[in-house]
Amino acid sequence: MGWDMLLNEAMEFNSRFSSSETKILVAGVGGAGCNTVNTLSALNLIGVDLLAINTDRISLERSGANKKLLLGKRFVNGQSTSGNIELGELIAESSIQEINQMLEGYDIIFVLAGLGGGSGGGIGPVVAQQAKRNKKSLVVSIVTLPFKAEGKRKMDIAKLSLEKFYQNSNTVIVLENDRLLNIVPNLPLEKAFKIMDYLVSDIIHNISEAINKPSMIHIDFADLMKIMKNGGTSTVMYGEGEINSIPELVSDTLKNKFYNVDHTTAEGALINIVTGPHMSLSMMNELVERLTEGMDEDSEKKVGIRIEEDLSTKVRVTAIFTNVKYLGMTREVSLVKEEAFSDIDSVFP
Ligand SMILES: Nc1nc2c(ncn2[C@@H]2O[C@H](COP(=O)(O)OP(=O)(O)OP(=O)(O)O)[C@@H](O)[C@H]2O)c(=O)[nH]1
Ligand SMILES: [Mg+2]
Repeated sequence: MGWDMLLNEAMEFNSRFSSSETKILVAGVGGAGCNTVNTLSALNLIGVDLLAINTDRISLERSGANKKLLLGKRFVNGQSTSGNIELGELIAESSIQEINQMLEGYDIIFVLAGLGGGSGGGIGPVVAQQAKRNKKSLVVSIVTLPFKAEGKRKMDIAKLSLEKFYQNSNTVIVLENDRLLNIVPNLPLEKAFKIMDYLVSDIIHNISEAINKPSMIHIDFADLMKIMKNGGTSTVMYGEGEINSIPELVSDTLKNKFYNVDHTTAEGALINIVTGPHMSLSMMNELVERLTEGMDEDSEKKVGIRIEEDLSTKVRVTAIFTNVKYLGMTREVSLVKEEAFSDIDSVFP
């Protein structure tokens, strides 16, 4: 005999109290940011508005976002900035009012950009800055660093932009594209970008559902604020496995890091678990304990669980670690990059 009836009733009871929706805006800026927003648009997330911002008219026309903002018409006439972050910044500064109008009334604003370009890298930090003017909203920027194979210039531009994102966001989640070379080597570039788009979408999907959908373990806006208000340098790790093999799942997840950090130095961890209906509380406990082993006792830990019946005994975990110590750029992958991305010149001439 189980507790099915009691649990069902408890869930329904809970849902009556979680009706006050947290309003979330995802602002994708530049080509990469807008592509991630397109990926998100297919998920139809509750309480999430999607905004695409770009100087590139064609990219916006293709976008599935419900809000769009074309900037810099008189500077670049609907084209890209060709990697000019100063121009991106100038364009944003000259459109402050239009940007602000788009940002009104949200509790959480995610700013997404692929660093290395002039639109995402130049306009993105200004969007974050304007979003942060409203002290009540939480500004989480999620940015990718370019593949080293894209060239030193792009990486230099990316580092400048990253600094500006830090200055203007509560938390910056950094994902290094080169890390994909460890996890899925020899993948064509476009597919690699798609994986990054999905990973970023997954972070937002998990957070928005943990907040706005009644679920077994719920994260509220105050919890999120606590972890991310001063989240500094953060990153994410992703793993998948079986509920009966938690140790393997955890060791895989900790290997799949997207930024070279020591996660045990993190001051906060936001762990999102998506699984079928069979995971027990003790399994969940083991998963969280193992993932956060070595972290300070005083660190903040929050867990959200979403049940997807189809997953059965499979588990997917996305762990965001905040205020982590950065250990330096990835080195070990630079040796294989040339081979894996032999088609790179055709994409980045
Ligand atoms: N995740 C993801 N990253 C991408 C994609 N396209 C490009 N990137 C990465 O994002 C970086 C910036 O490229 P874009 O987003 O195209 O540049 P932009 O922000 O539009 O800036 P400009 O085109 O220079 O005005 C690149 O160096 C790539 O590393 C994509 O579709 N998805
Ligand atoms: Mg562009």
